[in-house]
Amino acid sequence: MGTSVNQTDTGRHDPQCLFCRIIAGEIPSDRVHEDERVIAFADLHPQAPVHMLVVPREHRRDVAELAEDPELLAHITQVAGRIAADRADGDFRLVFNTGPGAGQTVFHVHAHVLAGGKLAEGEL
Ligand code: DGP
Repeated sequence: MGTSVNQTDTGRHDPQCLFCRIIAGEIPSDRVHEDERVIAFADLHPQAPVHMLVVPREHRRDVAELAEDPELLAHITQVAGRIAADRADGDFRLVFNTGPGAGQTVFHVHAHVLAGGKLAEGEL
């Protein structure tokens, strides 16, 4: 038996995952916040004047998995609020696309923080 660990199975880090690679610094991003549990960076395709992604460092697939850690989920909402207060007027929309049918394309959970002006209702 080898000693290697399949990190995907631990649910903490997936070397194939785009956001794990951004967190590891292998892919550049425009970071606006980082702490022990999450990082936040600008979305590549902004859909509002302020459009940031708040991403837990641990690899979790979606918000349903994230709900197993309510403190982390609460922390993400607090970071989102701080971003909206620092970079806009404090109002913001928080979106977790969950599953392909809902538009999730990166399967490392992330909160879209949209702020900075009157946001249109509708799809993200
Ligand atoms: P979703 O469709 O909800 O899974 O959102 C994924 C978001 O990730 C999408 O709005 C675009 C963004 N995105 C994809 N690739 C990159 C990247 O390499 N860098 C950054 N900063 N954002 C990315």
